[in-house]
Amino acid sequence: MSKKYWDEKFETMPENQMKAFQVEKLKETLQWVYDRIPFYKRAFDERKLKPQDFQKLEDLAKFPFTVKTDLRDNYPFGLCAVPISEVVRIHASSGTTGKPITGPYTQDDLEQWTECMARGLWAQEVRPDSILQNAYGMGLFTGGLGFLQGAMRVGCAVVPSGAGMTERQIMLIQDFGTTALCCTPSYCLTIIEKAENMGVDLKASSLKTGHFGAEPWTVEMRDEIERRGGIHAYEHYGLTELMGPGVSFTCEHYNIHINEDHVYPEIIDPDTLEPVDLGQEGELVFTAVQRRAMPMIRYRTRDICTLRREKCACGRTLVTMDKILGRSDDMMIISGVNVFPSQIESVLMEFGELEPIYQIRLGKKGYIDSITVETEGKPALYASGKEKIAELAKQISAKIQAVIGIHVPVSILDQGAIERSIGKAKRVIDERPK
Ligand code: DLL
Repeated sequence: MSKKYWDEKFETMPENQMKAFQVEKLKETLQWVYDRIPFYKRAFDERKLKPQDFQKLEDLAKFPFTVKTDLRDNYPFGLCAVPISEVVRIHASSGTTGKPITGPYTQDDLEQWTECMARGLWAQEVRPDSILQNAYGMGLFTGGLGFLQGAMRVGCAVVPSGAGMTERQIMLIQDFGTTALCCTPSYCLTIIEKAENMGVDLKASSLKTGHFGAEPWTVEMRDEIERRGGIHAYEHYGLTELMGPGVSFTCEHYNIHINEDHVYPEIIDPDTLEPVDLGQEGELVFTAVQRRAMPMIRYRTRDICTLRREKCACGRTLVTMDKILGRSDDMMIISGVNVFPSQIESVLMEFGELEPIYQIRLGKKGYIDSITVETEGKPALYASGKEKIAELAKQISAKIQAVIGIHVPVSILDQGAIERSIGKAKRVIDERPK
């Protein structure tokens, strides 16, 4: 019988032991960054803090945050604690504006990352006899190589198909007998839609599991992928600054467990910057527990989330996080109401006539911000005539108003009008003059 956990010791460690482990490792990490990274020495000194002021987990709240601009200001290696001779890999985030965020790894960092990925994939039914098609972007993006390493550690057959060339992805699934598909959820939907158009029924294929992440997606979107793809849709979460994917993963009960022996999570109120309790929503902050090349201290992710410590039926004791509601950068303020794209996505997904594809267009009419939601229908909708389409658009708009409290016009565009995603879907198009 195959083992239940990849790393039983850490995955099922009692909370008090895990806390003791984190304290010991974090003491070392705080000393490590203080001694080796001038940015952290300065930041600690300014607050009259020494690494020794950290003796218990609550003490971490005294230490300063690290934010994205700190990484930009110290680009490319200003926050690196080791000489380049000890760095064996450098990843970078895509970064839509300006310079990217760098993610250097020592050999040991790479090893830790690989183990975190193997843990997640193992929890998600990947086994040595699996055939895993890795359709995350291969390259600077941490998705492709992160999944490759974890899957190789598990010992399954990896097909590094990379992102894009969707017809070929479908051919590989069919010809190779792929059992596990790794990509962004939006790209999975692109693959599903293309397969349907090609007359290929993925539900009848060898595909059993999906390992999705790198972008926010709602439970409703997950249900749609499971239904149309005939797979169990698992999730991974992570960011370049902390290691890439591998920060957390879902178990069979859809709970997202954080690898807290590697990343110590906190939730803060983004306005007061004070820590908030378990079960309360706020901004996710992570501290690297044992990385060595570029350990982040209290890194503000901008991801809005809730942490929970509830008994999970899978037996893992690792703390769980809710699905990410969205990035605070993506939060829109419309007529004074805070709205995340995921809230609009949840409403759209209730309408079976629609393809799970949408974008939110922000503009300005005079001094007033305007917003439109654009989506597409399934083929049957277009056959039902223009009036039906217009009627449906009104219904959706009314439902959005009922849920988020503001009027948002909805346009159902022609089939194929919205660009299909092969990586992270762009949900918000901001056309407001800067
Ligand atoms: O997206 C790492 C990754 C690759 C995660 C593959 C999972 C799978 P970055 O490009 O640095 O790294 O982007 C990190 O993506 O702060 C979140 O805003 C978002 N994100 C990542 N995973 C999820 C997820 C990778 N499961 C940023 N749900 C993060 C929601 C996610 N958002």
